[in-house]
Order: sequence, then structure tokens, then C-alpha cells
Amino acid sequence: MTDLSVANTANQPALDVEAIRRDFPILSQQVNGKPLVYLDNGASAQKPVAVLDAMDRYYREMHSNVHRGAHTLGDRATSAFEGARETVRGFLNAASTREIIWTRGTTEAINLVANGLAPRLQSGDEILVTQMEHHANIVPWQMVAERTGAKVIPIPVTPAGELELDSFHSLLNERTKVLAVAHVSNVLGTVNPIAALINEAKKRGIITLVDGAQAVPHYQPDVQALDCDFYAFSSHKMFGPTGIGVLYGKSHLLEEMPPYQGGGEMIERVSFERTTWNTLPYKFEAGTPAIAEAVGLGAAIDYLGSLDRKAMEAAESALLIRANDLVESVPGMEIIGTATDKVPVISFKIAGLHPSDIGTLLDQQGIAIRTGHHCAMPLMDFYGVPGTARASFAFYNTLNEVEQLFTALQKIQRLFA
Ligand code: C6P
Repeated sequence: MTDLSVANTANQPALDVEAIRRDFPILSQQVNGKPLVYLDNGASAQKPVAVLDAMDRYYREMHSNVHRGAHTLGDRATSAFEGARETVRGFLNAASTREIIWTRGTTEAINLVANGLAPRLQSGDEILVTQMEHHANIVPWQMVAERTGAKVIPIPVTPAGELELDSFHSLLNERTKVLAVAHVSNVLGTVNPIAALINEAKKRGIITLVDGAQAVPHYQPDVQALDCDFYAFSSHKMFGPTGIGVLYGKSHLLEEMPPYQGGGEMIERVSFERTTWNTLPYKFEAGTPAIAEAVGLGAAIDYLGSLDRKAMEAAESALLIRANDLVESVPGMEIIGTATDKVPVISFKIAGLHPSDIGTLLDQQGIAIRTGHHCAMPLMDFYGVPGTARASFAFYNTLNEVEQLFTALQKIQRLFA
């Protein structure tokens, strides 16, 4: 392949994409007789050797249960596990590890918060979300709304896929109790102006939750600078293992919230008369946690920290620019989501072709994308489509791969549209 290095600016070093790709063994295989072109990073990203090795080493040298303190392996496992929590704290710039709760992923993190805020909600209260949310940031709120009589209200989006900020302002009122919004849309790639939204919400004492699932593969959020109350993300989209994610929450809110699940680890003392809860963060971590996965996520964050962030962002934006430039080369192709501030994700349709056929035909060329409603049905309804095809890029993708995608799309369009 040629043209793997993407220059930044004249003053900045380029990201060495060729070297980076060697860190991701899965990328160098053939799929359906063609070199794999993996453009489904929004669904789940691939894992560097650093993550695979950290998990392998954990199981070979340290595994035991955590927080039992009875023997050396238990101590090793606990210190690796709690070390990973400290790594996540540093990544988010949270004030304390008490504010870092391990969850199974973004979905569980949002369910935990929705459940925990239920005692604060009553009939007529309003929970603001956006029209572009993933179901994970809609359905948990609908469930808590059903229990409490609160209402879930969507902030509309513009045809370009940006939030209608005037509508946001006019929807805010004294009944608004929660603002739950995606940092980055999984379908549109739109980067929402969350700092400004949180700022407006704070003025009115509204609790804020940011769904960071699609943001953390591209950015490093600073939860103290943002001043959000909650920030949720999944490890597997940011080059870490599956099965683990993070809920950041301000300690005063986490203290006040009831536990999400009951069992071992989350208690201080149990009796049949009265059970009391453990301190933060353990109050929200019932049962044996995903220890190796936490270690793997810590390694993913360290790996990302070893890369030049600015060069990475420049490389990703070069991928998006190249993709946008090539759209005209495919007759009938239309991008859904043309926000000014976007991560490298393109959702698209091609006249005369069903998105799932596009996906299948690309797969035959070794190119992996996602098709369907992307767990964002209200957004599909807004655009009047049953689904889209979506190519989502990561820093290890190359300009050459973007071109291969469009060459394949041209061919598919010519033969089947
Ligand atoms: N989006 C996609 O292909 P989990 O499944 O808990 O790791 O993440 C859920 C989730 C929440 N919010 C956003 C913005 C997301 O994009 C996702 C997952 C994947 O777009 C799978 S549907």
C-alpha cells in the first residue's frame, strides 16, 4: 500500500500509520480473498498487541479474585485492577477514583444512572435527550419515565445532523431535570457542543449525562473542565476489550443514588434485619468484576497515550476529507450527516441500492462496514430511511483504504444500482 503516512501541518510530525498498523495484528489478514479493510470501528474497534499482551500477562501471572486480600496473587490482581481504575481516572481527569465505576459498557452505565436518578424524578418532570441518540441513551430514560411519570423529550436535529440549538434553549424549563446527550453521534459523526449544552443546563440545576461511546476513540474528554455530572463510555470502541466500560459520576450524586445491583462486594454489612452499602465506587460494583478486561482497558488507554494526539486527529480528519471528496465519484450517493464538526464517520445511501446489499457486496471485497438502523431508529425516522450504510474510520485506517472503499462502491453502483 502507498500513501500510508498522513502529514499533519508543516510543523507537526505525521502519524506513522504503517507502524501503527503493525500494532494491530488482526488488520493484516485476508477476508474473502482480499486484504481486510476494516471500516466498522464505530461498532467495535480492533485491539493493539499492547492490550492483548496485558490481558495475557494478567491471566498467566496475576489472576485471582480482587479485594479479598488473602494471598499474593489476590494482591497482584487487585493492584492491576485498581491501577487500571487510576489510569481511567487520569484519562478523564476525574477528581478521584471514587468517581470511576466499572460497568459492562455504555449501555449499563446509562441504565445505572437512569435507575439511580429515579428517586429524584416525579410526574411531569422532563428528561431531555436528542433526536440523534443511540437507543442506549433513550430506552433507559423511557423505562424510568414510565416508573416515575416523567417525560422523555427529544431535542430536534437539523437536516445536516446538528442539534437545533434554538430548540434546545426553548425546551429548557423548570420541569427539565436531566439532560442526556451523545458527545458524538454514532450515525452522523456529529460532535455535539456538549460544553455549551452542559453550561446552559448547569445554570438551571439540571443533571447532565454525556454518552461518550463514540467520542473516546477520537478525543480525550476532561470531565472536570466539562463539568458534566456523568460521562459514560465502552472500552471496546476505544481499542480495549469487550465486556467493560466506565461510568464517571460526581461523587455527591453517586453517594446519593441507590445501588444498581445487589450482591457481594457492594455491601458494607449484611444481616437479615439491615444491610448497608459499601463506599464508592464499590457500592455500584456488585459481584466479581471483569478484572482482565479492566487491565486491558488500562493498557488501551496507555497505548492511546503513547500516540501523538494532534497527529492522530489530523490523520483522522484527512480520512474524512478524502471520503467527502470522493462522494461525487459514486452516482446517486448521498451522505447523511454533514455537520461542520465531525469525527471520521460517513453514513450514506446510494440510490437504487439497499444498505444491506451494499454491506454484503463490500464484504465480498474484504471491506467491513455496518448497515442498518445503527440502534438509532428515531434518527432514521427523521431522515425517512430504514437504515444507512456506515463506514467508520480509526487512526489506523489509510487514505488508500478510503480509496478502496470508493472504488468498490463505484463498481457496485455500476453493476447493481
Ligand atoms: N454503538 C454502533 O455500531 P455498548 O453496546 O454499551 O458498548 O454501546 C452502546 C452505545 C451507546 N451510545 C452510542 C453513541 C453508541 O454508538 C453505542 C454503540 C454501536 O454504533 C453498536 S449499536
